[in-house]
Amino acid sequence: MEYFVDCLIKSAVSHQSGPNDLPCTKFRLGASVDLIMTIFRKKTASNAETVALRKVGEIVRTRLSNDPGVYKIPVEGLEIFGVAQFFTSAECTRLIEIVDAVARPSPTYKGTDATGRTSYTGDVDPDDPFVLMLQRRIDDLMGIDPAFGETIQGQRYAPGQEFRGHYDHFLPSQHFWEAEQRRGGQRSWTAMAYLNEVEEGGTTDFTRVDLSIPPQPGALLIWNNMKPDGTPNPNAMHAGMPVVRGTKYVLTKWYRARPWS
Ligand SMILES: O=C(O)CCC(=O)C(=O)O
Repeated sequence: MEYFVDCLIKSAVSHQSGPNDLPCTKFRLGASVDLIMTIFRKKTASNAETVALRKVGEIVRTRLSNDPGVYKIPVEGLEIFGVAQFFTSAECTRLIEIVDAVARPSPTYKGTDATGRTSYTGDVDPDDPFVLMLQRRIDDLMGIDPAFGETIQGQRYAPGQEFRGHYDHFLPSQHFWEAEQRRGGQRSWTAMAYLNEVEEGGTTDFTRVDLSIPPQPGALLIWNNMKPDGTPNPNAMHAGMPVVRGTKYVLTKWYRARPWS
């Protein structure tokens, strides 16, 4: 299913690649049951975190569902919304300039196991008043306390560049799980905006729910990485498909279960 947030045209597309699951932690046989339980306890979301994720899920779902400017994309098994022209073309142009000024090859670990991330990343200045204004607009739309949001991050993709299937949320098996627990914990919602038109390719594909979103300048996509019960949603797997012609720019903002630091 292909979705245009602007004009809400949908058509069938086929997905060539399957989901790209991340490896699980392997426990050494022979370790005592106590030790295994200790490791397991440490590496599982706490009940308080799950409750917080459930709550922020409800708050944002209710707010977006009652906003006439927000469109709920009708897919089973994933909460995902779109807002057409959330950013003006002047704002997109300025953001592209900001991203170009700071772009560097994307790190392989930026809160995800992004082994197939060949784009360029632009870590924007978190104190830039223009950036702060845009962030406030996203926070207001979502109804989330700004303290829970990471600073927005820009991405630039040249032809052939992509961000292979991944989750934005963290998995207990990942080596950075505990470090991220100390920096605000699990990611809840993602907000991602397309900043320009791409000649060919560069769709955002949610491979498990057969949803493909083509870049649409200024449009904002918002999805919940958790299920309504506050646990990770495997259907939130997504990929930035390779750009075929043109350059693609997006900005991404992630929210946490607790204030981010
Ligand atoms: O570029 C895209 O379409 C997806 C970007 C993405 O998945 C991310 O920044 O987490």
